[in-house]
Amino acid sequence: MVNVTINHREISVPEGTTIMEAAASIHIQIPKLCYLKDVNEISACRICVVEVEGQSRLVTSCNNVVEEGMVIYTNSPRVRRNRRHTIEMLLSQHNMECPMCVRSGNCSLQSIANDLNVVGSFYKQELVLQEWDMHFPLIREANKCIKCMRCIQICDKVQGMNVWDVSGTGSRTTVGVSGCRDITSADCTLCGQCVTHCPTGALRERDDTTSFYRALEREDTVVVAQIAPAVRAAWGESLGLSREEAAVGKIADALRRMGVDYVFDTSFSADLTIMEEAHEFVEKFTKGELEEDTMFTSCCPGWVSFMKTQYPQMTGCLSTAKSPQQMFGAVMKSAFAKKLGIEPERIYAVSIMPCLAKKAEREMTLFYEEFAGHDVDCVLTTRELDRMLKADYIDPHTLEDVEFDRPFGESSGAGVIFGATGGVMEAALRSAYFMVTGENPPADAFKEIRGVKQKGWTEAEFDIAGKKVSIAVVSGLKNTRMLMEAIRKKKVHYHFVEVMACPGGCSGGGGQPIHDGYELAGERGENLYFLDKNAKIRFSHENPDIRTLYQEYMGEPGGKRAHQLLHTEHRI
Ligand code: HC1
Ligand code: SF4
Repeated sequence: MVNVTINHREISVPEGTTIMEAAASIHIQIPKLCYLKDVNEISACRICVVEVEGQSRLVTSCNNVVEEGMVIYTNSPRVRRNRRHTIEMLLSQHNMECPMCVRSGNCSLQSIANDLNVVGSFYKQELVLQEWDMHFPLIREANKCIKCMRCIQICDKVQGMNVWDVSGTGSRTTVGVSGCRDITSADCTLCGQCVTHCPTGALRERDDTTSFYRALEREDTVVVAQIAPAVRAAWGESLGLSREEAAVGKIADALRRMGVDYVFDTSFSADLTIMEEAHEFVEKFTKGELEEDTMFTSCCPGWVSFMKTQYPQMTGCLSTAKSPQQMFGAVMKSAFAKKLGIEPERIYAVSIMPCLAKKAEREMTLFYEEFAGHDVDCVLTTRELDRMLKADYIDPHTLEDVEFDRPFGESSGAGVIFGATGGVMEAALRSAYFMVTGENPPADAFKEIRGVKQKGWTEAEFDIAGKKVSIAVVSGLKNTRMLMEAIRKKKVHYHFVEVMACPGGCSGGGGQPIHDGYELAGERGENLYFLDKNAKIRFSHENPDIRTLYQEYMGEPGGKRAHQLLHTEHRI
């Protein structure tokens, strides 16, 4: 143990503890902008400086460890002056259009400037300008960047994509796309992890709310909305609702109050995806096609994009099943349009997703009979949903937990756990087991594959009708690359692999509410497993609305119509 004094209080902490951690252990908070544990500990922002007796220079507390006998001050006059000076310097290069920024009220620069009582800057404004393609789903505004380097580190160390790098020199130093590339040719997967780890509004999603509002205005348009599994675990966080209060039915109520005609649950089409994907898996597995090869899940568009750019030769190993988002849109513009007796063109399908990559996935074309449009017309993130609620002055505490619309309103717990890492695999195995044996396994038979793993992947082997099925589950793209290399080099072999681009799966998606410095994917995922545990239906194949859809419209899983509407060759 090491004995130190912080702000006149003597404490003992384990060797190797940073000054910031030592202070936090006695509830002394030190402000920080760039620090992210294990990811960015480079003291770039210098907001976390403290004074150490006997040292002439202030030291950064995030990456300096305590030493025996250290006497530390976290709020001495020198520290105060220095921090204010640093903030004023940062503001001198910062676009100050705070009222028009998506991160206003959720920006670490704004809150620290406020905390430090910085009411004006004496430095001349000098803004960096950078061209950006505003049609791309990920937007970067250089003049809001504080050069904390978090985006560079997250994209490199956690996602292994190396999209960002430092660019420019001197006071014009900023962050840009590496290798002087354009963002559209940088292989960005749109996982959005750089966005959720940005402390300011320098990175954000493209705002698509205007398209949605316009659709609501058109009298001949029927607006149908779907809500993704992981949205229910996070949407209430920035609206002051507890996990228990933030029931998914309240989102349905909010969307109806905005003017949406029909509201459905993407978990319904997650059940539909399972019917198609599990059927595809069972067919390939029983024909012996997976003795050498592997089948990969295909519902995460960040992962599909990664596969296409990094391992194009393996794209054929992806399941051909469309994602639940796309399947839902396809059902809306076929079976539902028919039920309503209207042309598919009159339907405007909007999705509420925890994801930026879904904004790109929706560009997939639906070719069906005469109709050639899109399955989905607009994708809004959980954050955009929350902003729309605020814009309409809908008090979240007045929302009611209402039912989804019929006839596609029912979903199983298996469809809900899609939003957590391992959930798609678990749901698929529950139904694959039934398709092979004719009996349900215990609902929790495959639960050992649950949970967020920081490094590497999870593997397991299950017995289905006397045959061993080996599977792997991975989230985060750096982990994914390790797994893909092991598969490519034949060091491992799995019959079936689930991949989610974001650490923890969609629960930790790039479109979810941002809590600077906190990773909530695990907690949100547990919430989804809790909902599954308490669901009245736990198997996708037992969803009565799915059964009716097959009986009345879709035919058989893997059949002709299902293929035309619910599968893709992953061309775009
Ligand atoms: Fe996901 Fe999926 S689970 S990809 O993470 O397969 O975004 O939630 O909607 O489509 O269902 C996201 C979540 C989501 C799809 C489903
Ligand atoms: Fe990297 Fe993901 Fe950000 Fe793209 S969205 S730059 S892949 S972290």
